[in-house]
Amino acid sequence: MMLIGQFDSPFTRRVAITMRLYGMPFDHRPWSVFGDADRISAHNPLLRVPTLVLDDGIALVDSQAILDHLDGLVEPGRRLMPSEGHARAEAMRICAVACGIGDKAVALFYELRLHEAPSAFYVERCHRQIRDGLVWLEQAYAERPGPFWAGEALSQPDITVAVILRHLGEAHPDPARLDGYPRLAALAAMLEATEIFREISQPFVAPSA
Ligand SMILES: N[C@@H](CCC(=O)N[C@@H](CS)C(=O)NCC(=O)O)C(=O)O
Repeated sequence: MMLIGQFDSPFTRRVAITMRLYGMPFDHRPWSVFGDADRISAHNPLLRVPTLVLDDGIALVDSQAILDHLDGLVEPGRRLMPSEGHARAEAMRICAVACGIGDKAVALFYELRLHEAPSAFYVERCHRQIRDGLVWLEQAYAERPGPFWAGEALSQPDITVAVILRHLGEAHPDPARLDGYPRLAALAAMLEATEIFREISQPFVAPSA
């Protein structure tokens, strides 16, 4: 499989970390969404990463769809996302809120960087969505026991929250203010210290337009 995208993208990173945890080798193409747009468009009309090109040539887009496909390749007991029921619904909503924060962080970055005069209304709206999302996640995490979202074992919400926080802290130090979310920050720090997170890592650098 060929994974397109740089690891400064939290969405690409959650896929790569998951593949490494599943022991799935991949051919990494660290193409930039701006600098390598033509190469990416050959596989993804949206010019977005991550894009995962399967061995049969099908190119999957969107990290959640990619992870869903990868989960189907491992035995149920090894899946990082619960397969059904309440546990799946809970994990899906945590990942969706975390990824939503990531979406707003990316949108805010583009608003600030690509517009000569960013919309103050839109910028403030993004700040609010990011802040309220973090407050919500911090509270949801505080309400359940154990070091991980699912208790004692690592699962996809842990990975997703950690990569989103790292990206947010690097792309938007001000609106992120991660010291206001100590439990999430501690979870992220624990995971970022692990070998796989350190290996699949790239500091966020502003792309050139
Ligand atoms: N919902 C998507 C979001 C992916 C995304 O926003 N990727 C960014 C990089 S972090 C991107 O490709 N941006 C280029 C663009 O949208 O023009 C996912 O989960 O994969």
